Amino acid sequence: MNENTSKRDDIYAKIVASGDFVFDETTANVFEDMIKRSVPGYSTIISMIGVLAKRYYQSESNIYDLGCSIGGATFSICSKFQNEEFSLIAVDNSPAMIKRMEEKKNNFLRHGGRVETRCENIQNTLIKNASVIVLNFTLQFLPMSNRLDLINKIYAGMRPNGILIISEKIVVPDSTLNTLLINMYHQFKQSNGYSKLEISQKRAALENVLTPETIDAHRCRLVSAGFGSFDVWFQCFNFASMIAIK
Ligand code: GEK
Repeated sequence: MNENTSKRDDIYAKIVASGDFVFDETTANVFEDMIKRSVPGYSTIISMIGVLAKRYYQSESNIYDLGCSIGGATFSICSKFQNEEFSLIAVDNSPAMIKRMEEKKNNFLRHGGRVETRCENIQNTLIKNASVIVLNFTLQFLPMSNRLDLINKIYAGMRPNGILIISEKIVVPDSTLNTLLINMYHQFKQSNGYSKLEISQKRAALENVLTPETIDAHRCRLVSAGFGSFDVWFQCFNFASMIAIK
């Protein structure tokens, strides 16, 4: 991604009135800086999404990036295809995110690639003929009761041998270890320049918006949808990236 277009994330640097975190213009403007300083391993995950997409893409199929934000995963995928043909549908329901993605799109697209951006709720997205589907830190924002429906829809719209890459903030069942992982994560944020005030205000703002689950809950849901293979390929503290193959 272009390093110069994202401003520094200082949304929670001063005491703010309580309110839930939203993906608005203010967030979109600092998103690149925010996600890199807030998600351990983000750059590694983004880079490997490109590698996995290239490996699992089946000719004349579709790639979906669901909850694409400003296009981190999409543009990583684009960079792996060079001038080869591929078709990618990137979806986010935040107009501010999609606007920023549109502004960047032409810097990444080469001859052969087709990237369609859609501003819509991924729960309404028609999924068809997919060989690669990316849910990179998106499922965690859906109401719990809607998650299985989305995974079932993804499975149904996928070709055999297609891959789903799903990254999430997680909880671990042992409460002592869960607290330890959260503490380690907060130290990681402090080492990336976030103050204690910023960390605690952001945590409060995400409380009603982001619901993490255990790896086992993800495994059960994916297996019940029909996925044959599942495992975690990356974990750092309470953040994990998983793969499931149809
Ligand atoms: C990346 N994948 O950089 N429909 C569509 N979009 C949604 C929905 C929904 N129901 N709910 C949330 N979003 C990206 C990072 S960010 C993760 C993903 C984070 C969108 C929301 O607007 C936001 O852009 C994105 O999901 C989550 O690889 O901020 O922690």
